[in-house]
Amino acid sequence: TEQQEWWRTATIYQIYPKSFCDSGSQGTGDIQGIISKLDYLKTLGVDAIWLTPVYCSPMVDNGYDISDYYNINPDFGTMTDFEQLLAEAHQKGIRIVMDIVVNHTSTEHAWFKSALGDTQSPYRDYYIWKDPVNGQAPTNWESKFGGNAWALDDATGQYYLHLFAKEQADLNWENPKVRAEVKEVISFWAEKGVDGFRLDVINLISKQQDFQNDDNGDGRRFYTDGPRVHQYLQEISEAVFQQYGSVTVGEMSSTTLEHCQQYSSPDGKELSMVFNFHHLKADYLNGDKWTKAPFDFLQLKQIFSHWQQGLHNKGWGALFWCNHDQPRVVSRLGDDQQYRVESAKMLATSVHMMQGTPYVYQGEEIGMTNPGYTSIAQYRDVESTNMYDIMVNQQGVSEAEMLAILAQKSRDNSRTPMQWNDRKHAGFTQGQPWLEVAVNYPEINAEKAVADDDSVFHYYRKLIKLRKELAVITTGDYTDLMPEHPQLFCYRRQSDKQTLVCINNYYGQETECQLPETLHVKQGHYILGNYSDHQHQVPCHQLALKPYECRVLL
Ligand code: TEU
Repeated sequence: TEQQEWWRTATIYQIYPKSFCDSGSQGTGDIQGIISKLDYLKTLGVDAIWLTPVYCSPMVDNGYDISDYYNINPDFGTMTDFEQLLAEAHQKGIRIVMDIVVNHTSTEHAWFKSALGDTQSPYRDYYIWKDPVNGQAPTNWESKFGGNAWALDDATGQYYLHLFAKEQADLNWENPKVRAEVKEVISFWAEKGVDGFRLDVINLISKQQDFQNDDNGDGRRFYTDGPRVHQYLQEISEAVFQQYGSVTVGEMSSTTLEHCQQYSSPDGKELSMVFNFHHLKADYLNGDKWTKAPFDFLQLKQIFSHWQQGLHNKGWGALFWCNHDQPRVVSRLGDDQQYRVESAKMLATSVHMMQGTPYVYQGEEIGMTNPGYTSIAQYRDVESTNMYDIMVNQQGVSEAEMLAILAQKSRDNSRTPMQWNDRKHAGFTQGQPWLEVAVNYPEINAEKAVADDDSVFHYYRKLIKLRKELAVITTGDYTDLMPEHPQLFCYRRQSDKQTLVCINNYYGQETECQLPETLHVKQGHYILGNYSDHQHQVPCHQLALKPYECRVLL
């Protein structure tokens, strides 16, 4: 029903609690800090918060290594704090979406501690164990964080699978007990009143059971969108999501459109919507993240068309540039110096006018940038430090080269503390921040942005509001009007009643936009843009676009 589908016109705000707001002097953010900022989020106008993991965790991967699914990490607060957050958010009309990480658990989880070193443990079969092959790891699969994906259990001589860090052991979903535990965990939070779930790397849960070597790859084809993944999702959906009316977003690693049509089908049998990352690989050289490469603009547009058209009436996608795993988009695709404000607004416009549900990652709404770290000592992320070790110490990449790559690609680029004001540590903490604040905080901060009507913040407010006012944004189809244009991203959204045209100049040079003859641009058609002096007095087809200019015409 419509009631359950509030998320089709919603915008969701992502909070990375460790870096959001510290209510005290610990140097890491906490739940009380989040509560203190709910009014700020209300002003922004978002409908829901996606909270990245706050469960008990040794924090090897900042909470994506869960050691207890039923309790809150004391670094973030208590269950009472969490319940207060839920109640106060609901009072303000903001829903809460929790992150659920069930592809793997921390090796500090009680299940794994029992399983390790004991083939007779009732929990042994909760994980994936294999005998060595020729005295080596069972397969050549690679961990997403570098190195082989298997770690040895000395006491039993068997290996366990870890697609991520060795402290994140993959659960064995073939075991029905594991699936029952997962349902129980999710029901526990749904029962508390949580409105939905973001499911971490959920398309990796079903592994092909013959565990073969991958002679031309890293193993991902044996577990990505695996043989029983749809069955598993349907089971949980029926048992939990459909019972509680939860909104669900699956994080899909290296997935395909065909699978995503099924995951997010309007029949509601699996998930509400999906994240895919193909558009964020347009600056990977030959698919390799650990390179320094400019983005391929034509490819970026092709990817958007493929997904916008492919999901229309067949599924539902999340719209986003930023999250806690991606560098800041204004540094990545925009200009984080001279045209920071213009390019941040343009980039936001170009995804917010598409079909789907937009996600705004903390700090994106004020145009936060990459911090420009220059030393490996400044980084904390397990993936970044692993890759530094592998590439510099084992592969001989120069330190300078690796630091340049990290400055462009590291996940820590988006994890720097939220910049609240121009006071000490950007107002993030009274103590010493766990990760260095970007030095531009006196200029770029929330207090300043809220006080300035022309800021990126107020522009996001307009985008969020527009989505609720113009049905065509939610329902219209999508056509790229200039797929070959080297500088402009110009697409049309069309419904029975409305035509919307979104024009975006992705570069710092002016350019002409020649619209199709059928589109007469007149005064009154202009509804939003990032420059104030727009002139559409005379009906025309040709527009002059300024650096990073965007315009939305209706
Ligand atoms: O990320 C899954 C994932 O595959 C990534 O986006 C990953 O960070 C990237 O491949 C690294 O190059 C999710 C979480 O969002 C991430 O923070 C976790 O580290 C990961 O799962 C493991 O739980």
